[in-house]
Amino acid sequence: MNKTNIVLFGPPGAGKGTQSKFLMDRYGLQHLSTGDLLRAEIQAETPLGKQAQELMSAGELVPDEVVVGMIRNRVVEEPRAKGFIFDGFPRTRAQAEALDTMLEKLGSGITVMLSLEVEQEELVKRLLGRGATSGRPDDRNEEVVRKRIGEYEAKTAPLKDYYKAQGKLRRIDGMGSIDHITDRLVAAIEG
Ligand code: B4P
Repeated sequence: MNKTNIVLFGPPGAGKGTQSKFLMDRYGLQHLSTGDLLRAEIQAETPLGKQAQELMSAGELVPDEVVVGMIRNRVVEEPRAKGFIFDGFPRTRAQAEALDTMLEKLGSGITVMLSLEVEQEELVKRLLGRGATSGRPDDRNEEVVRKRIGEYEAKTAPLKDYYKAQGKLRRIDGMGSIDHITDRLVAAIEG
């Protein structure tokens, strides 16, 4: 197994999408963001996009089988990739197990899970800040933003234990400047 597969983990607004851009350039990895894939489906007005739009605008998770199917298609399409950065995926235990199974079938696996740790009020500030400029509907409403953070705490944060049991969890301080956080991620990958 000589591929590098990174799970970039953290609550909404932790900087996963932001940091992925640096990591994909530095390590030549393919970036797979379930949030971006879902927003592309919404943009294309597909049936899947219509279903996802309702859930996303309410701050809820999209069903596991939908996101697992999207990720599986992308992973299978890129057999020669040096590896992947999984950004915003997995978000539930069922997704994590499905990811392990699909990578195992390809003779590969997760190398490391990097968990960005950020204080809750900072998350709310960052997301509402982006909502004011980017037009992402799920970033505009404070109630929806807090609902997403609640979903993370209830369904997604427990995955740290799943990866910890495999010896793959690395906690990264996600407070501070974007450059400093990139340095911490690089140190965790190369250290
Ligand atoms: P995502 O698209 O994954 O969005 P996100 O969690 O809000 O994080 P994102 O990566 O975009 O933001 P970042 O922290 O980089 O998910 C959206 C929705 O899609 C979910 O709510 C869910 O409904 C659905 N979904 C996605 N994946 C799913 C799955 N696997 N299962 C089920 N449902 C799924 O950045 C946020 C802001 O902070 C930016 O403005 C950025 O510029 C800023 N920022 C970043 N780092 C900073 C720093 N150090 N200092 C200051 N600001 C910073």
